[in-house]
Amino acid sequence: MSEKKNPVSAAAEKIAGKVQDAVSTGNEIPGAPGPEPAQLDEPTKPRGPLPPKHDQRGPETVSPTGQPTGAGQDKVAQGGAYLTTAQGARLYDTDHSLKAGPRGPVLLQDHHLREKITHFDHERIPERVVHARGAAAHGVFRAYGAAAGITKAAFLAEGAETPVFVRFSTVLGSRGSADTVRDTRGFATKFYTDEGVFDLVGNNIPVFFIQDAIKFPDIIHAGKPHPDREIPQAQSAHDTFWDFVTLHTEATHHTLWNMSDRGIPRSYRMMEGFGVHTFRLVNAEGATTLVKFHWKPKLGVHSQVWEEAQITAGMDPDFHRRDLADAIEAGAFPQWELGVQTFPDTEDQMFEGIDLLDPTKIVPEELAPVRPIGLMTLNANPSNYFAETEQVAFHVGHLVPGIDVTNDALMQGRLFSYVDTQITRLGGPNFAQLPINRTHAPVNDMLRDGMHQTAVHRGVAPYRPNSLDGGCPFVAGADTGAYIEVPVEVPAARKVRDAAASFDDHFSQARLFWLSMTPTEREHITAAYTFELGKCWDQAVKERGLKVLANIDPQLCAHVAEGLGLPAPEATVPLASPEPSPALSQLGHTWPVDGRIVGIVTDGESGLDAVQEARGAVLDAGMVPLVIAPSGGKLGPDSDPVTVQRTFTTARSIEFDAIVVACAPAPAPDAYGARDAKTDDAATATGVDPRVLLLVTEAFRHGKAIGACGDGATVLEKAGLATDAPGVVAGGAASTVLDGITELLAGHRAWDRFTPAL
Ligand code: HDE
Repeated sequence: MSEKKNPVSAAAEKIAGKVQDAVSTGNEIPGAPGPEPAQLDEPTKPRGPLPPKHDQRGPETVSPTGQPTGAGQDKVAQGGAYLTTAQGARLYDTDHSLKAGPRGPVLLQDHHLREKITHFDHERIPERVVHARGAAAHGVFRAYGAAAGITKAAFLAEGAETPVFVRFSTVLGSRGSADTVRDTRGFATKFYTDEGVFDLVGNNIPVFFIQDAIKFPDIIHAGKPHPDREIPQAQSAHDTFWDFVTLHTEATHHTLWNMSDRGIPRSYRMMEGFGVHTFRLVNAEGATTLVKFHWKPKLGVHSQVWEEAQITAGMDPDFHRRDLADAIEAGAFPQWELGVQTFPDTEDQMFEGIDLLDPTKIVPEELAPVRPIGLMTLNANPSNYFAETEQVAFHVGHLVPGIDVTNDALMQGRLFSYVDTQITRLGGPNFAQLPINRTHAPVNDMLRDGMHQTAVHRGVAPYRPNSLDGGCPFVAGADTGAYIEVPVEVPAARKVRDAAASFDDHFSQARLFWLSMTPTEREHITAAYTFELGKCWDQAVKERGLKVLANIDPQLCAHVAEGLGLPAPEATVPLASPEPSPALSQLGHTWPVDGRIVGIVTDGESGLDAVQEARGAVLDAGMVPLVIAPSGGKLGPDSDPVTVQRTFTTARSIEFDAIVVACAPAPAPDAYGARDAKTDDAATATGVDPRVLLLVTEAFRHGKAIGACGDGATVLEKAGLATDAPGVVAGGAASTVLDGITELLAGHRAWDRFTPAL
């Protein structure tokens, strides 16, 4: 339809097409539970399992030893039209136990009852000790070839396409915790390369709390709920976390990132990813380069605001999981560019005075630019959460020729931890044979037996040397694709429990991060520290927190101290004067708006033309329109109906990136306190439904774009919002309003609505 003023990516048209398709097939609300609409009465005619939903895919069907089976994905799913036992015997009843008469005791011989209940009793496995809460997707990685000169890894050669599976996660919470808590996010990618699996197990924050793996249990025990009451869940705002990070000051830099907007992402699709450690790449000639890996999201890096994140945790604890799945379902495939910062592999492993083996340090992009080396597109949702997202097992030691590790003591400990943890979590040493973990490269190992062995190995000599199996398997050499560790020199040294002196600087890069933030971002950081330390019970912990802040920045310290009602201490170290790194700020650019959610408010009667027009404009921009009305159903004429996707009762502002009010809805019949506590008498007296007023005031507080057409401006007026406030587009035709909204969404939020004091 109309010309776009903002940059909408080329993908948007494709997405718009897919969303339009969904709309025309009646699938207008994202998140359809089944591949086809259910019928009202219980079906009675036997038929085979339904096909998978269009957006879903399972792991590729390779054998436990990495060989293509040629079997379609349906061949590893349920088959046949009739219910069977696990052995395939058909059943005639699964609703009643076998009893001695209809009122008699249950018989021990009921094998179906016992199989069903026993299996159910064992359905759960231990959740991950960290990163328990996650969501994942399948995709493809296409290499640009830009890294071909520095690594021989075949999947990084120009044009190589590699299937991937990516799992995003929070760190601290249990498997059922909320998505939008303040935390670091995991960003783990499994590349199924022809040379074996490569796992890049990273985070959305480029530094870590600790410099040595031996401290990992300490930081995690401190961050997890208190061991006596097991509260709080998935939070860092509590005494043990702050007790530890204020005593163990090497955590200062990472903690500051957590307190920044990076700790509360808007979407997994809008996060950067970082390998954190320095890796060593080696090319075909044996030359080495040190690198840091970065994932750059095409949609930019965006966050919620804290109040929004908290409301979301209650209204939709699955917010990030749903967002990822809905976007992929709608065809808004998220994309990231993989990039590397490269450094000469010098003996001291330093770059511009920064210790490359210290994972609490970054190298600013202004000093070492990120060179893009490939593009990842996530294009399918998993077809079974447990089989794929829960059972996927990442490991920092899953490496391919051309990529090697460094002496980073944090990385070294991880090389031990990841296999070890899977043995408990996945019940034995054969977790690599689970379908999602199977490599796509042929496996010829000498590992045998163990719990849940699913390969059927042949031969009699799983040992070397042997002659009985003809000497097989043979070892490879560099020319036949062997993974050969780079023979780096290990300098003669004494055995010590110690770290390099350069690891003692805990504050200069935290200060670098603070100085690189815009005033708006600094306000958010200040509020986060004030909230988190304010939730601590122990006075000493709060005071110690302020001492740490004084070593980052006096202004930050003073504002947090004011909020806590405590005096601001002086710095105990000289404050560094680093050059700010603008690349660290999230704000100030424009990005594609693919898959953004726009809520369109109507009273269900007036302004339906505007609703239709607004919907069309949202779809044209590659975004998702959700119509919000007093009650569910269809609006308008039968020939061209509008489906209501949210009602005043079910809608809450956190779900929408922007809201367009197409008219001024009068209080609906259910707008009274006894029915819906979101209503109140004073708001009802304005003549506008109180839920709509709440919707726009919350959206306003959270910096969201708000549009009004027709008499929608009345809603803003009754809500006490200025129609000329930044980020508000009031008046004009719906399509014009939507042009304004789309432009605003390209910048994510109307931050200029609020004046920062910092
Ligand atoms: Fe992990 N980490 N980690 N970690 N980590 C695990 O492995 C560990 C660290 C990260 O979606 C565990 O399979 C140690 C840094 C992600 O399945 C466990 C240390 C970074 C995930 C483990 C670290 C990460 C994990 C738990 C200190 C960013 C989720 C379950 C040396 C670069 C992967 C599992 C998924 C998971 C150990 C530090 C990222 C226990 C000992 C630094 C994204 O093995």
